[in-house]
Parts: sequence; structure tokens; C-alpha cells
Amino acid sequence: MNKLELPANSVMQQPSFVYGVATASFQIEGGISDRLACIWDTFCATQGKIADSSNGAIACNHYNNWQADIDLIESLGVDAYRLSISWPRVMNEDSTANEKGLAFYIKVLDALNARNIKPFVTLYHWDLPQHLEDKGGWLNRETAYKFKDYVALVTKAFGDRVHSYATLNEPFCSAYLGYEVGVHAPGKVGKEYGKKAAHHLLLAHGLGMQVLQKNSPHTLNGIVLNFTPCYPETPADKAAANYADDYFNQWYIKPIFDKAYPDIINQLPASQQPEIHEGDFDIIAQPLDFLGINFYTRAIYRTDEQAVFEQLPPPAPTTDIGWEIYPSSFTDLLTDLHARYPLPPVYITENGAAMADTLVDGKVNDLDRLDYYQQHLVAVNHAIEQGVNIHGYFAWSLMDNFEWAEGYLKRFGIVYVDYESQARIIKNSGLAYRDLITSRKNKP
Ligand code: IFM
Repeated sequence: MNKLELPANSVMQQPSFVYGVATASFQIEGGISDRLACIWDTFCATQGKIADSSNGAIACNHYNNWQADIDLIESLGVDAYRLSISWPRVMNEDSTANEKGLAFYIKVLDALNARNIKPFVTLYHWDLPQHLEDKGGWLNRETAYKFKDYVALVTKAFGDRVHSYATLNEPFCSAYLGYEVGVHAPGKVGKEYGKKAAHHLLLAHGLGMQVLQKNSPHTLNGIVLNFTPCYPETPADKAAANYADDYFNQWYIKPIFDKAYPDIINQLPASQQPEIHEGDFDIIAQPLDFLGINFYTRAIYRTDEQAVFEQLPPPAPTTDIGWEIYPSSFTDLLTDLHARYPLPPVYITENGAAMADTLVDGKVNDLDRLDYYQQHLVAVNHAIEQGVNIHGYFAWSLMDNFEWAEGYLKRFGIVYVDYESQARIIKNSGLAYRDLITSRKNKP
């Protein structure tokens, strides 16, 4: 199949359903001489951390190419563009505004609004200013309060240019990958760090939401969480899968809706417990205007005597990054969250696939990615049919970019980037996505 199709009566065929594309500042911008250093600059400069030893110095050079990139976004016919703000670009070390950095984003936001493309702004997509990491980063409770100041600065500067603010993108990745297993910046390793960092990130979210409610009450304000649904290898492994689910997934959503961490907190040794102050859960559990959900794959677990759970290697089929393609778990995830929590409107803020693209005669015929999108759009539609209140879907990503520890080796874009020339070439998946969106708009 060379196109994306949904049932004619699907909510996802309505003009009110929001389709978008997503990126993040460090992954596309470059332009590093105009901003402070962030933890990913430092991590990239550490030998052995990035698969191709690359960094974000140039990336997709979006900092200089932003106008053409917005033309590209417009050409895809999308309703919305999800971007993130680089904290170290807009705020100086003494907490004053970096006017040049703010002016960059204001130009981008104005250009999007002029084209009727809704800006969905993520305030923190992992690029913590290095000077804050030097004071402990997310292990330091004070960082949550610095985040609050940063949100205040941004919201004042952007005025009414933004359609939606997300406080954080995927706090699981910041906390677990960055502070527990160390495969992401800042590269700290230790079970005693992960949940402490997670708590301060969630606190930052709550404090940020309070600022958003005050300074920006008319935007859709919320958070973006990622989920990897956990399945048991056999029925006997159910407890292991549930434990993993609590540890990796529920840990980040339950405090927001239930003002508590999952019960497994009682099984963690004192050294791994977060330091929870009185009133913290009241701050964290701010009402949300929307919940952003990022989904890529599932994971399978078996019981392991020593480690409580053990993750199995992902079975085929997998994407180029080695993640299993298992679309029905996307429907399972959405219906399960809907059953567990009183969800606000949901936006699928990321979904997509890294594939080994080849450029032939100036074209990328990425049928594998197209098939991934087809199956996952249908999975979202199934969840809607079962009552989940989903308002939008964003493809990850607008274009190939810096894929964190994988460098530029893995391509998630629906637009191909030739990093030598910085040319952008819309892949067949991108053309199909455009056709799905625009055919919907053209409906009588
Ligand atoms: O590229 C990332 C993105 O920054 C956050 N979510 C997952 C994507 C793919 O790994």
C-alpha cells in the first residue's frame, strides 16, 4: 500500500482532529554559539557516549533554515507543529532573558501562526543548561524552582502566540536514561539517582503548570509522557510485567492523577526513595488541559529471581533502532490508561519509526515506515472507538535529526535530511501523511 487510510466515519477523518509533526530543539537546531551549553553538549563531548561520535553543533541547521523549514511544514498540510524551546538559548545564567534567543522563537511562532499552523510548545525536551547540572541537575530540588522561573520568562515573552504548552517531554527518559542507567545526558549511573531525579522533574512539572495556569490560562497546558506497555512472557510472569509497568510507566502518571507513586515504592530500599516533601503531591497533581502520549513499542518481561524482572530481547519485526513493531499494544495502552485514570483530552504527541532509508533518484520510498504509520493510526482509531478521548496525532519526526545516543545513524523523519547539503526531501511516508491530512480537509 502506498497511502494511509482510515475508515470514512472515523473521528480521525474529521477536520477538527489535529494532525501535526514534531521535533525538539537540541535534535534539529544547531546554532550553539548563540546559546549556553547544555547537558547534551557535554555528553556528546564525552568519548563513547554517542554511536557516531557526533553532536548537536549543526544538526539540521534549523536555527538558520527555520523559514524554509516552516515552508516545508506548511507543504505537509499539517494543522500543528510541536517544537521545543531550548532553555539555555532563552535564559542567561543569572536568570535574565536572552533576548536574541527569545526573538528566534518569536519569529518561528509568528511564522507558524501566519500560516494557521498551531504551535504546540514543549518547554523541556532534555536540554538542561549545563550550569544547572553543575549544581546537581535534576538531583537538586532547586532545579525544579529554576524551571518555574524559566516557564515564567517564556510565557511572558511569548504572549498569546502559543496554542499549547507541555511542561516536560518524557520525564522517564530524563530520569531513568539520564540518571539511572546513564545512556542519556548527564550520564549518571546508579539506582539511587533515578527516582530522585524523577521526583524533581515531576515537581518541576507541577510548578510549571501553576505558572502556566496564571500566565497562560488560554493555552492547552499539560505534559507529555512516554509509555512502553509491559507484557509477560507467560502467565507466570505477570507480576514481573506489572512491576516493570509500575517502575517505568505508572511512576510518571500516577502521581499526577492519584497523588501517589505506585505501591512498589515500598519495596525500594531507602537509598532509592525520592525525598518527598509535604505538599509535593498537591503541586504535582495540577489539573491538565491535555495529556500528551508518546508511543513507539512494547516490552516483554519474565521473572528474574535476582532483579525482580528481566526484559526479553524484542522479537521481530523490529524497526531499524531494534524496537518491536506491535501496534495492538498501542490500543491496549490507550484503553488501559483510559480505564485507570480520569484522562483529559489526549494527544498522541509522538509516534513513528526509525527505518534504514535509502535515497534513490532523489526519492525515499519508505514503505516500511508507511506501513508502521498505517498500522499505528488504525490502532489509535481503535482506541477512539473504545471511548478514549483522543484529539490529535503528531508524527515523530518532521525530519531526520540527532537521535540522541544513536547520533545521526537512525532516521525517524517523514522528511529525509541530507546532512552534507542540508537538503530536505519528503519521503513517501511524508507524502502519504500529507494526503491523509489534506483529503480530510477537502471533505465537504
Ligand atoms: O527522538 C526521540 C524524541 O526526542 C523523544 N521521544 C522518542 C524519540 C525517538 O527515540
